[in-house]
Amino acid sequence: MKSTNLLEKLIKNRSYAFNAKTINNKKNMNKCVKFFKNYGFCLLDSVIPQNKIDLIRQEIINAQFQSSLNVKNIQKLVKNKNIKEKTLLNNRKVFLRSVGKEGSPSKPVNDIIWMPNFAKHLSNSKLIELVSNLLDDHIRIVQLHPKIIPPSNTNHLLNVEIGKDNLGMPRLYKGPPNARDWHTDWPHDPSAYGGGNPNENIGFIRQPFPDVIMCVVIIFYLNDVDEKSGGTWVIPGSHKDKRTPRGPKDNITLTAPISGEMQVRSRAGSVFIQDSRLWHSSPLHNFSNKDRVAVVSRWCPWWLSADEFAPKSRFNIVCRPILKKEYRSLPKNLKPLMKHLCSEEANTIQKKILDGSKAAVKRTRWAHKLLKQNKVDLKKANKNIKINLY
Ligand SMILES: O=C(O)CCC(=O)C(=O)O
Ligand SMILES: [Fe+2]
Repeated sequence: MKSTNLLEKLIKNRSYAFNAKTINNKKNMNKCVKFFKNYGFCLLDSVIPQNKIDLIRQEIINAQFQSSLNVKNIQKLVKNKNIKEKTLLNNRKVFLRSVGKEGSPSKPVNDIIWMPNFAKHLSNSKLIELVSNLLDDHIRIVQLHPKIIPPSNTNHLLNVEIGKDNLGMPRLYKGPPNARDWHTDWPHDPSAYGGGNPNENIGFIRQPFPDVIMCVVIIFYLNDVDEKSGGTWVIPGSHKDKRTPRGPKDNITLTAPISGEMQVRSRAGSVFIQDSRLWHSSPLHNFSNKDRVAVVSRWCPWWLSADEFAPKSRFNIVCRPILKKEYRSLPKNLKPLMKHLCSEEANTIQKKILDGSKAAVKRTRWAHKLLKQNKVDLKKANKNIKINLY
């Protein structure tokens, strides 16, 4: 089928959407994984039940308020360059948490503490199973924050610069309704949150990108989204392309529409799941009369270095920390995904990996034992093992 027809079908049938309630069936789960690997994204419907939406939507709006207020208050305090970390950590008016690394500044607390109702759905077992299938057996949530897009009004339609975003990136002009902001996400984001600043740059994967899923971006929508009300823009299949819209040598105009683009459509309570390599854009305009309320989260396998660098960054949103008591009050399913955020908890590799390693040790010992007992025909034993050269 021609790719324009395929795209039309995708849009019309919402064939990117799967249901959280039915992917407990292995066949449906495999279909969803296959779709994601081919297209670079999918949608999981009905993760948050309709009767919980209003409550959680309000919780996220409040969390956004608390979180920005906290950051503003911390910014005021640290204007005093001589202030000591200990004094900051003891200040009861702000929520600062140690990252547990000598010499690194404390950071604003992880936004999860302001989202207890949302947390129950962030830890949806089917969602976790799907992401584990995509990434690895031990996964971590390395970023989490609310994202609210207010309705566009006449001001937004003008070319108004809206300042710097909280990642230190210059915010683009919103531009006219058909403007875009194409990018791939960290670790495939060459801006690396810090550009040329060694104290803020968290690293990025060199191009051409290897064909490995390294980070899954999950956006929870707390209201219905479509072409009018802030559905995320995507270019299906672009995760397989070796270029990236922010790539200095890729010759892509990241603010302009690109053929093959489409906007996600979904009901409140659905979850958009995306490979970090997929070319996508925030909806710069929200033409409805309601805020688009969402939570953005980034999930990685245990082996991806998420917060090793940017040694002086206090305000980036990478691995924002939590205290032991905050960690302990998380829902059971969420604890393993957030343990790394709590420096007071010793983190260990998780059971599935331990089981795999145990089996590998057993197999190795068995092989050595047979060798010692002279029970292996070294000439014939691996006759069936073939490595193809291409
Ligand atoms: O707001 C959206 O729909 C997309 C957000 C996004 O691209 C991001 O946070 O990296
Ligand atoms: Fe993004």
